[in-house]
Amino acid sequence: MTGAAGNIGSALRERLVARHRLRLFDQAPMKAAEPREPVELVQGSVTNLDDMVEACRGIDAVVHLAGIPAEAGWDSIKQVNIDGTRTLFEACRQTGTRRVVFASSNHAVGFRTRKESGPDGLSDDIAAAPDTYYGMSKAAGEQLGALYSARFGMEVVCLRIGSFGRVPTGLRQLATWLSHDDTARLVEAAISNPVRGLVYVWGVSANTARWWSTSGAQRIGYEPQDDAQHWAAELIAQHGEPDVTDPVLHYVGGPFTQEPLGGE
Ligand code: 15L
Repeated sequence: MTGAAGNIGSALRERLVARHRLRLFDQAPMKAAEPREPVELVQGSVTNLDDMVEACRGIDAVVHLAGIPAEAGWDSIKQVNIDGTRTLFEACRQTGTRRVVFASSNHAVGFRTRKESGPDGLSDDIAAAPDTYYGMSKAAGEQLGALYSARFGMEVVCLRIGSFGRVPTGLRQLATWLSHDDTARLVEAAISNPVRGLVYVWGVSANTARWWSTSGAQRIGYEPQDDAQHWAAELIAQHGEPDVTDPVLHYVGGPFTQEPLGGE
């Protein structure tokens, strides 16, 4: 797991460690949670191919979380998110690692709208429409997955993650929230169940207000159990009734579609 010391990495580590032997990779130093925690800790950079090749040797699957998680300047996005993801796929090719679970984001398709939804909601594999350099880097990562899958037969699961968090915050997250436990269910399905080629899956909980399809989830056997609706009354009392013509609720990418490009 790359980016293992981050927020998603930490939530996954706690939940997956009982069922898997984890190799945790991050640029930041990490410690074992307790002396007998069955994890291997590796410090390195995702942009260094030698580090990545060493980190990938002998593993069954990579969960690639490392990256800048929000809008930033082009040079850093390009280096960490795009070059880092290319390096990861190349290390997997060199080491024969078959499965890559790529933490993509809803922002790869942030300018898609509610109007584009079909009867099952907005398609998991709808074509890229990034809302930021960050979203563009996630779309680029997905396309690197497509390239390595087509050329080398890798199994690639692109998770278009909504809003990862302990509880939903704000009206948008009534639809886009992904709970910590559902994140573990999602990644467990993505690493363990049969997959052919490249698959896109929305990373969201079983939210009543969800408008993104469940087809990708069904395809990989991901069964979310949490629902942001539980917090609806509280959030509506704080923010008022949702108005779906508001760009923050109309576009997949919500507030990112309204922020300055490059985060300036
Ligand atoms: C993301 O991809 C970001 O990493 C996170 O900070 C949130 O903004 C999330 O998307 C979201 O759309 O809520």
